[in-house]
Amino acid sequence: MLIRHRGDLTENDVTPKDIYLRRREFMAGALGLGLSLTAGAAGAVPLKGAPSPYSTDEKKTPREDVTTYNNFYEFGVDKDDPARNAGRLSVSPWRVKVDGACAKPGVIDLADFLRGNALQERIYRLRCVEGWSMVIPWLGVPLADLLKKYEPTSKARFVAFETLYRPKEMIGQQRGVLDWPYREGLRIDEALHPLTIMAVGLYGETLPKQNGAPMRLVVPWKYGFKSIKSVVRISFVERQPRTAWNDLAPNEYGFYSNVNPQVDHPRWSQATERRIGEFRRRDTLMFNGYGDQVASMYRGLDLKKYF
Ligand SMILES: Nc1nc2c(c(=O)[nH]1)N[C@H]1C(S)=C(S)[C@@H](COP(=O)(O)O)O[C@H]1N2
Ligand SMILES: [Mo]
Repeated sequence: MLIRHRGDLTENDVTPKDIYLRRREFMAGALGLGLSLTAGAAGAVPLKGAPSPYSTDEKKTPREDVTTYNNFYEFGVDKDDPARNAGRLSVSPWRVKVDGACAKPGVIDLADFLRGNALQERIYRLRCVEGWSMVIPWLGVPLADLLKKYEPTSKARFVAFETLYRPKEMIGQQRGVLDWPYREGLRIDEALHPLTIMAVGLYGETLPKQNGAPMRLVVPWKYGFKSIKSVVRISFVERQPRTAWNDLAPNEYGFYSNVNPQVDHPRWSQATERRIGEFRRRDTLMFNGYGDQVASMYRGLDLKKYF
């Protein structure tokens, strides 16, 4: 095994824990304790976001858990695989193609995007379809603000999203666990809903790679798999788009995937959940607790059929 000097460390060698510790060094340095921080050495850049009335005031899940207990199958199927394997992903430069039924198709350059948009901090619950949940302080912009610039036409009834396909860096893609690239989709009203955000950071910094750097969707009233990571393409489409999990097991994962304690997964109940860091299970709330804001979009829809 190769032993390297501290100075030889590359970005890929720096784990989320290092980032965390370096932030503490920085704070200690600011207090005059003489410790240093090489800004950006870990690839994390501080980001500020204005507080949002859409945030929950529940206790946040510790950063350590948010960044080490992940689902990101492009880097492996175990919860600790993404934090271990995502380091080799190169996220700069990063461009997102926006196409389909819109008057002004174009390309989002991430650096321009970060310069040109005021970020908000949104503290949201995230409920995974597997039965666990977290509370995460995201930094991002309403997806509606981003999409409107491309002037979707009346044919844009849905929005389709795609994750990067780069098997050399995303080693999980070397196996056919899913039909890569990972795909997701929303109805246009869901995409434009004020709760839906495109996130570029969490806990006051750019997104760790295991959380979907540099840009990922967050749709807090739906199961976590709708919140697609490392997005490279956004398409306005007329028909309901294919989605990765629905393709794989349509009887288990529907297109809507609204959090619903009354509609069980065929292999387990969805009535309760375990908040990461807690012992006792909690009752799962309809629409993950966001029903006041989103239920009206589904009036008249049979949620057992359109799960
Ligand atoms: N591209 C891609 N996006 C993805 C996934 C994935 O495997 N690949 N996993 C999903 C699932 S199942 C969940 S629960 C959330 C987890 O987000 P987090 O790791 O930031 O908490 O990401 C979602 N987005
Ligand atoms: Mo999930």
